[in-house]
Amino acid sequence: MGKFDAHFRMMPADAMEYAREKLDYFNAGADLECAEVGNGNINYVFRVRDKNTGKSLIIKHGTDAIRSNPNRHLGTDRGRIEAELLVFENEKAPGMVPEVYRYDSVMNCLCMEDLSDYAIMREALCRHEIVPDFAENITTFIVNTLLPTTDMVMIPGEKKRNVAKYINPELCKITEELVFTDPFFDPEGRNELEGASLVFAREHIYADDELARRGARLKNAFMNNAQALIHGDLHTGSIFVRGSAIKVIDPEFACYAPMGYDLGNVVGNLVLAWGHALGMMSAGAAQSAYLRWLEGTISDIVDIFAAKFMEAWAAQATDPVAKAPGFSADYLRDVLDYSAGIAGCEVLRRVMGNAKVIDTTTISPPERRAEIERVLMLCGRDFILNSENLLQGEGYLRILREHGIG
Ligand code: SR1
Ligand code: MG
Repeated sequence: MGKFDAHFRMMPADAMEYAREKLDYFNAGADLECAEVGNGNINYVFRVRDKNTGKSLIIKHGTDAIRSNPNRHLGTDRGRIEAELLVFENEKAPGMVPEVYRYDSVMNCLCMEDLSDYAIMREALCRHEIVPDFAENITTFIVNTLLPTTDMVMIPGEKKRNVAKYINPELCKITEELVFTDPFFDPEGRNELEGASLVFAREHIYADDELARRGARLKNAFMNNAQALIHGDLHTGSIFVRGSAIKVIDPEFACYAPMGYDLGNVVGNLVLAWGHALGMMSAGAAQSAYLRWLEGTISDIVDIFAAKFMEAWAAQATDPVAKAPGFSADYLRDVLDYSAGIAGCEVLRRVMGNAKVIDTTTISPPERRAEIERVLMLCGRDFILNSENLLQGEGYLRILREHGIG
C-alpha cells in the first residue's frame, strides 16, 4: 500500500511529496518547497513551488472535521463538490475560477492553479482599493453559473439528479446555524459580541419578533427551495482579484438553494467593506470617493444582475411555463427579495457571530468599532425588514445613507 492510498492529515512535507508522486506537473529535477498558506476555517492549503522555475500550484486538503473546531464533523464529500463545481463554473464563466488539475477523493486533495499573483478581495477592500468593473464581472459570474442549473433551463430529470448529487448536509448545517439562526436566537451561545455592541444587539436585534419571523422564512427557503446550484459561500474572502480580473474560489458550500443566496452574500460583504471604510478612513475626499465607489458598486450589482438575468432567461429558459407573461419578472422579484434578506443575514452574522471578518475586527479603537457595528447591525436589520422593497440598487443606498455616520 502506498503512502497516499489511505487518508491522513498532511503536513507541508507530505504535500510536497504528493505533488512529486501524484501530479504530472513539475519536472523531474524540480527543486520543490512547500508552505501552508491557508487562513480559512475549514481546510489546509499548501502552496508547492519549484524554486528553479517559480512554477507553483495549490493543494487544498481537508480532514473529516473542521480546522477551527475539531468537534464539528464534516465528512469529506465537500472536496468532490468543490472540484466539480470549479470545473462547471469554468465552463460557464471561463477564467473566473482557478483551473483544477486533479481531485483525489482518498486524500481529500484538490490540486489547482496558484493565484499568488492575485489579492484576496476582502483584504484589498480593507486597504481601501478599488476593484474596477467588479459589478460587471461578478454579475456575469452569478448569472452564468446559476441560471443554467435551474428547472427553467435544465431537463427536469437531470436537474433532480443534480439536486441529489450536490446534497451537502454538513456544510448546509453550518450555514443554517451561523447565518440563519444565531443572529436571531443564538441558541448555542456561539455569538461573540461585547460591550455596547452586545447591548445594542439585545435591544434591537434579538428582541425584534418581526426580524426573527423573517429570518425563519429565509432559513426555511434555504432548506426547501432547491432553485439553483449555488456557490454557497460567495463572500469577499472567496474572491481573488487582480486589476479587474476576478477568480472565485471555495465552492465547497455548494448546494441547491435559492439563487439570491449568492447575490445577497456578495452585497452583504460589500456593505461590511463599506463599514470598514466608514470606520477607518479619515473624513475627506478620499473617504467620500471610496464610499461612493462601494455604494455605486452595491447598487450596480443589483441592477446589472437584474438586467443580465432577464437577458439570460430570454435566451436560455426552455421550460414551456417560462414564457407565461410576467413570470420571469415574478421570478426575478423573488430572487431580489431573497437577496436583500441574505445581505442582511450576512451582515448580522459577521458582526454578531463567531465567523468574524477583518472588515470589523480591524476597526479601532474599540469605541469606533462599536459605532460601526451598530451602523452595520441597523443596515442588516433593515435589509431583512424591507427586503420586498429592495428590488433596485437605490433601495440599498437609502438604507446605507440613513445609517451611515461621519
Ligand atoms: C465554521 S466555518 C465558518 C464560515 O467560514 C466559511 O467560509 C463560511 O462562511 C462559514 O460560515
Ligand atoms: Mg471558504
